[in-house]
Amino acid sequence: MRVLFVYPNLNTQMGFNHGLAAISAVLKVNGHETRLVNLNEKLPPVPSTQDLMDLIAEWQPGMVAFSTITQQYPKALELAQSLRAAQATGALELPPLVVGGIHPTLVPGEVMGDGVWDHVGRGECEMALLELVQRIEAGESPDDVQNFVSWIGGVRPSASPQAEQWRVNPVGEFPELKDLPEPDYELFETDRITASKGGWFSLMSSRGCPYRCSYCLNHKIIDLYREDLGRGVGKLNAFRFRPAHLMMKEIRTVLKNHKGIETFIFDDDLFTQNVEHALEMCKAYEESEINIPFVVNAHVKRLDPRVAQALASAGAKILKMGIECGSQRVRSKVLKRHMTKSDIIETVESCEEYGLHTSAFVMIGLPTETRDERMETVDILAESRVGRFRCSYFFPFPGTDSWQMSVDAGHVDLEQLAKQTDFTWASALDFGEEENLFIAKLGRCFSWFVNARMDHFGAAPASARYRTVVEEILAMDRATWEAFEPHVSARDAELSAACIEAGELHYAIKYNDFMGVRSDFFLAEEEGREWFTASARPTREEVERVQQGVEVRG
Ligand code: B12
Ligand code: SF4
Repeated sequence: MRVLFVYPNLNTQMGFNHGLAAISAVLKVNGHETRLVNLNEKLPPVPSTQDLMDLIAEWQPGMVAFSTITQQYPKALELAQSLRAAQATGALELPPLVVGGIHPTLVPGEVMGDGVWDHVGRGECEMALLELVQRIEAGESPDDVQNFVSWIGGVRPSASPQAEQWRVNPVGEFPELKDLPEPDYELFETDRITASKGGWFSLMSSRGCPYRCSYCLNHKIIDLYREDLGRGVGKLNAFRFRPAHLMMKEIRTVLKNHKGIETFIFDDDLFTQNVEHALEMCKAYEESEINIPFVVNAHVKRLDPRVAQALASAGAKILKMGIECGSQRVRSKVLKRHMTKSDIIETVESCEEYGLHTSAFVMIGLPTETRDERMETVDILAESRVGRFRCSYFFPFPGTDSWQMSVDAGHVDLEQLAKQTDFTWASALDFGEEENLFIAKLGRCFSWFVNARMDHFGAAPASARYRTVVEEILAMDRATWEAFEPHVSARDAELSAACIEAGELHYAIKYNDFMGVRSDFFLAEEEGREWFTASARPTREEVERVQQGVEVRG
């Protein structure tokens, strides 16, 4: 069968969709054909609805299958509704419309209730979609395929769909990664994507995560599989790895087929969590003489020194970690992210000892978070002097525990949220006008706030410069701020240039509008020098002296 995938990836980061690459590979090795309509502004021209209809009419797929995370769902729905409207007038013959991915997995009933889809996939669907394709091709009943929510008897109601009309089929086992074929990266315009990501190429060597952070999909995935398979979490095989030799084979295929790859990024939830797998991967990578720097994700609770050492030796460039919030209360009670301030500081220190540049994710505007707690997030970065950080406005994904917390705390205006299409530039939660304005300023000028606080934890002459500008923006009313906001990047460049001239360590906005990068790192990169970190951080004794007021910085 011909399967046409649609990936409505607008107003968000660009990249592959690993889910589609995996599913497409399974379909292809089983004799099916696949194509992709990928909607992203960075891959112009963006196909229009008419282009999609023309392709369906011309290529005549046996299925049109959408993949969406939450932010992409409204566009997927809009496209599907247009296809149904054209079908209703007789202008277009449509095969079954299927949707899967994170959003349908989290809220399958809501998605089915939209009434446009024939089948809604939950969880990991490599084998399930293959079975659905085979059933449809063989003319067999497709309403009881594992993982899918499907209309009973295959009949989609013309109006007001009700839950009694669909069947929720339990999910099947998680696929073993060693049994899956190499991902079909050729489904995408891989070279264009790589070029527009500055030579970064994303890989995955594992799936799953043992933690249960309230804002992430993992706890919901575990609950879903535990309920459907009727087994405890330890027997679900949720946290899986692709053997290192298969990963190296995959990397060689990628390098053979594509030019311009300068950095590999392992997008595994937590590359370093399983020590054995991480060590095997590093060893194989080093022995394969791939010689391309790579980037991984780690949890600050778990970075075994052997893994840090092996990563450094194999050529890891950046180690990314979720710090998320500086407040212990918010981390443990709201985010369910159980780690202490010392875990964070020690992991950053340990990485830098091994020469690994650290990158932290933080979020602001969390449910029930106070202004003081937001400032604790600024402080943990100012104190740890992490290599770089990415600040995001928190977004509560429907179906997660943090969604319910946000609703219970009265921060969610459902009408407003339904209209929001861009989650990068504004918070989706409502904390009242005064705090909303503060959050907007903090998020956009995060590195200025961090720079301004650095001298509370050790020598940092740049702090005085940034304190002035932070005071300036804090005094702005909404209209003045909105007029100033488009000039933030230019002002940041001026401030950074002055610091560089004066030889002052600081963070500057680099690579994207919400990333603060430490100057010793980006200067070394710009000058093509080896980067060395030891001098960037105050010693613990120095932090203690400054904290006790023995030394006054300014
Ligand atoms: C890798 C990754 C990225 C990468 C690549 C993203 C990509 N599109 O592939 C990068 C770094 C670019 C990225 C960016 C972002 N990400 Co991200 N990312 C992930 C991560 C860690 C892994 C995703 C993955 O590849 N999994 C492995 C594949 C095999 O699984 P899968 O994609 O789920 O696909 C399976 C099923 O969903 C299903 N399926 C998928 N498509 C289809 C289609 C059909 C028809 C069917 C039947 C089934 C089906 O079958 C697939 C195979 O098993 C997840 C967390 C996670 N553990 O899933 C977050 C996650 C997807 N990201 C998330 C977010 C929020 C983002 C950003 C918005 C962050 C930001 N503020 O910028 C951006 C958006 C970028 C984008 N356009 O997707 C959220 C999404 C939450 C939600 N409810 O929507 C997640 C779930 C993390 C979280 N917070 O819980 N991300
Ligand atoms: S550690 Fe990361 S991947 Fe794991 S549950 Fe928490 S947020 Fe999700």
